[in-house]
Amino acid sequence: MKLNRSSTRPLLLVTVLMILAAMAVLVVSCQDNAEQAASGAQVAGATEDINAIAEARGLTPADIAAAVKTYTPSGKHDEYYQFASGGQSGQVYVIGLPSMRIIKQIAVFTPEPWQGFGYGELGTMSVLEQGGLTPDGSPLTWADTHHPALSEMDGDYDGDFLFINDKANARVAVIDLRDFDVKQIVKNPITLSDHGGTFVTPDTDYIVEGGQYAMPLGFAYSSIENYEEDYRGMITFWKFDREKGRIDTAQSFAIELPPYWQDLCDSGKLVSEGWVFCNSINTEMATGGVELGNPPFESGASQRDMDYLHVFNLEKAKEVYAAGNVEMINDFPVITLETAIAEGLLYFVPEPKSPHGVDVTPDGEFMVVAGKLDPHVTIFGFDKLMAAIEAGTSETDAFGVPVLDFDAVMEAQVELGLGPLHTQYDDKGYAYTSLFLDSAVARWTLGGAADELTEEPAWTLVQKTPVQYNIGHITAAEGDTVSPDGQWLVAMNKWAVDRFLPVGPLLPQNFQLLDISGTGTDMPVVYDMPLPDGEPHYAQIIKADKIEAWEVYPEIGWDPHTQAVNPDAPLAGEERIEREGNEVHVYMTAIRSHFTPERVEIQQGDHVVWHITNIERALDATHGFTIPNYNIHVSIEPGETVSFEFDALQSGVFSYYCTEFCSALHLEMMGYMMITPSE
Ligand code: CUK
Ligand code: CUA
Repeated sequence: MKLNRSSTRPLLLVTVLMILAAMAVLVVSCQDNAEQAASGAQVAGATEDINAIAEARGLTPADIAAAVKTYTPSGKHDEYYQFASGGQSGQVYVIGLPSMRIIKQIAVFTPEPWQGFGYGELGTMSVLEQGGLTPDGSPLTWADTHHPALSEMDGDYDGDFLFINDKANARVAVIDLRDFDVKQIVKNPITLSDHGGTFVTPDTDYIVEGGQYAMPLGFAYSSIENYEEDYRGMITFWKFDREKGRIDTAQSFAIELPPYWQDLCDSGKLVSEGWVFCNSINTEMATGGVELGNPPFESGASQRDMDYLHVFNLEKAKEVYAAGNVEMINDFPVITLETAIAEGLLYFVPEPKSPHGVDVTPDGEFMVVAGKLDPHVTIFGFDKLMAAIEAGTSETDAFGVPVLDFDAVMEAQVELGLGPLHTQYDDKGYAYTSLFLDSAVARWTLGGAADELTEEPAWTLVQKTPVQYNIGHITAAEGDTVSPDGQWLVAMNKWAVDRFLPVGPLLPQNFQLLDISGTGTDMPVVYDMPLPDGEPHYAQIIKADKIEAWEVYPEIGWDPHTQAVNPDAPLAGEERIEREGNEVHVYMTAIRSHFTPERVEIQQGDHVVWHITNIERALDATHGFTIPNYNIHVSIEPGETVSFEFDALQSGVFSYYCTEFCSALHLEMMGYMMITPSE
């Protein structure tokens, strides 16, 4: 049955017509302009001949179409937000689509001076400190961010929260999308590296954090000779408290896993809701030691034809956790591997070969696994999986985990090309898979209910669009939800090579925008965007109207770290300096163009606690504040109160000032802190 056989054709036609119409408008308008110019009524910059410009710049009709599709005039907003991991920068990028303009960087795991994140402001310092300390007691200040995940309701992005993992230190951060500000970092209490995170369950009850490199759980030491006995993998289910906007660590738990390297995960949805899927590599349990004559990791971990897709019954795991059937490791509840097997909440399915992504289809019926060293994607059917679990199996892995029969669970394999990594979906029944070695995006047809939406036969490769170069993830508009939008797909390329002006040996990443609104082979690259920061890995794209960001903080005296008014917030007319022994409290307000008070006198050796409220209500009337030599810098957005503290160790005269060019008299927005010497 091909219910929607003809629906995509008119869409294509409409798109082509729209582009032609847009080009016609350009031509007409330049004729008008020529007439205006001839009549002397010149409008600056609008008189040029579009065709002449295109010719002079060597632009093809396809280039002009791409420009028309993506160009977003000054003042017009984009249709989508893309939230991209900032990779080794430890931050998140916010990018508008289709213009590909960077709108914001959100400081997450790494100090960021403009936002005053990690430069003295107490709220941000405590977020960093929650995120774990180095052995010498200072906060961790870098992260290897991989996978951002938007919060969901009924399997659709709801625009409320964003989560992201840090692979390097096994951490998860929570960002509130009312103010695009990080609120919480949790550090995994039992392991040191994660990769299968963050992924949310369809109502964001849980945030999934799967581990990566096996180690003794709980940070104990054990010789690598004891790898199989003492090293373990894990998956952690962080309970999310939507009301508080925080992970509830007291309601969270982990499951102990064999010492394979668990890789990417995804949550089931609709029919498969309540299940979670993670793939794995190194089921060989290679332990390296090339210097001792052992096979190096990359070959030792690639011996077997099959690794194991991990299938978790999360509903059952929740019951086991609630019944207290756990072991505490570092005060954190862990369902042991033995219990997981006995309670039937963990199954393995063989998956070929050094798999990378596992991506559940929008209808929840299939799990698509891409094998890095296999030219196919392998599609497993959820129905078949349930039937195989029901039927039972006598096969187990070396640790006693039941292994289901590959042929019984496999639905289809589609040959796509070299190095398949990650899969996304659209509204037309297509799947898209990145091909790392081919440097291409493959479009292919899904089976099942989605089969009815495309004209092509199910499970068939339709198109491969080359990208430049070495693609990792792809992300499609609303592409991880139960109802993807189609329209746009971003190829997140790890190598830019020759795409941009040379900048020395360290090159930017390259995001390429693909227009996937067409069908069949119509899937052009329409924009290249260099990202001058860490390797982003993954991103998610959400319809812009789903995000309800505050314009200014709701009330004056707002503390973004509690999302409530700070009872100690200095207010207009109540500015003061209070002393108690050698502790000094400064209550300051900021408004264009002055701080009150403008003179602060303290004594060397005082402990100073300083609060500033920005009492502005005007959109974008942000002030910054710095004290030289004390490494303090804060950003105070309209309505916000910030606090910081320091010991006045150095005497002298310190000019504090506003660091945002907020008004004509911004340079005058300053004051003197005078620290009298202690003798
Ligand atoms: S991984 Cu980087 S390309 Cu961390 Cu999601 Cu696949
Ligand atoms: Cu306030 Cu410049």
